Amino acid sequence: MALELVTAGESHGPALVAIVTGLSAGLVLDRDAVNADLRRRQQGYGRSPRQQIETDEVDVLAGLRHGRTLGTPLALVVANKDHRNWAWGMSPWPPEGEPAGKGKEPVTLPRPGHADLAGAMKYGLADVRDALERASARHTAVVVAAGAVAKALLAAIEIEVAGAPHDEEDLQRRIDDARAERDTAGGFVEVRARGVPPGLGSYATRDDRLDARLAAALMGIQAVKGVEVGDGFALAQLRGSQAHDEIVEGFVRETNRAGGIEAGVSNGEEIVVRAAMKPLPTLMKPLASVDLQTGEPGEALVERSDVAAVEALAVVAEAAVAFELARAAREKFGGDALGDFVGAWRAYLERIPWRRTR
Ligand code: EPS
Repeated sequence: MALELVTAGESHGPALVAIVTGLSAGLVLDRDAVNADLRRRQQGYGRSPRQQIETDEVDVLAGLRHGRTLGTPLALVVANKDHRNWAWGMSPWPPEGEPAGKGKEPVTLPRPGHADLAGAMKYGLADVRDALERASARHTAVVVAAGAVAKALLAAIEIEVAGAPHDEEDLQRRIDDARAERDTAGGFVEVRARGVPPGLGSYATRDDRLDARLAAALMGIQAVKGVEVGDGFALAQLRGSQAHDEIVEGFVRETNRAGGIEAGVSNGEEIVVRAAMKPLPTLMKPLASVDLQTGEPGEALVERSDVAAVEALAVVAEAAVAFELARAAREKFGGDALGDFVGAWRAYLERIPWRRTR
């Protein structure tokens, strides 16, 4: 069975939910490790005061017994503590009593760059909140929880995945400047995966290609507008003799411009992918908008938001890449039971002339 992730949850609803299917049975999960990743995601420069309300922790409702996966769907939950302030406004059922707390008034001034306008038109919404709550990057908490599970599976076959902001020495200054001007900032993140053997993904069909899958996983994260694999865009301006990674004795490479993927297949070098994040669309000094109800010009919705979330994106991107690599590894090595998965990986390493170098 394929490793798959389905999520649900609104930013100020009761909770975020993830269901992971296709996990091998017998994988030991460490609650502290999952919670540590959730904490990492909440940190970082430029986050909103919302992070002082939330202290994200994972709960497991199904698929785990005494800390070991059962090979059945794993149900993960991260509660939204802030929901108590939105109990009327975000009540899943028709709310009882007088309107109280946050979210009482409909939002009708869509923010440029957010899901507001497209969502209102697509789904026929009178209150933009019905779109923005799901589109919110709050959702990424549960992606990180699922990613932590994927990292545990990858660790069994000695693959490590790590994300970090990229080329952002001036990130704090850019965030400070943006905040001072009641504006927002974006940036770049990079994810590296070590120990990935050759042969994950395939050139056989578009959907098999590991680079396409990683790009889709990264573009699936809120605010990501660009992705590159290895030297990516820079390769377009090089000659072939400068762009490719020569094969030397031992079937290894001395350079890694391809970012560990050739023809949609991992080649045994470190996998390197980068994502570009746009500045967040909720500005304290709002951009022009038009009221959906009246058609009159106005200013876009202003609500509590982050100034930047680049460091958080690094953690989320790490989780998304880990999940996709785990999916590709399960396809390659099978393994209803964890021992079968690891056994198939070992047998494969015996067959191929790859020796891990990076
Ligand atoms: C978000 C807006 C802010 C962020 C939120 C994403 O939420 P609020 O409006 O409640 O302050 O803090 O991110 C998180 C809560 C989180 O955990 O990452 C948005 O509009 O996308």
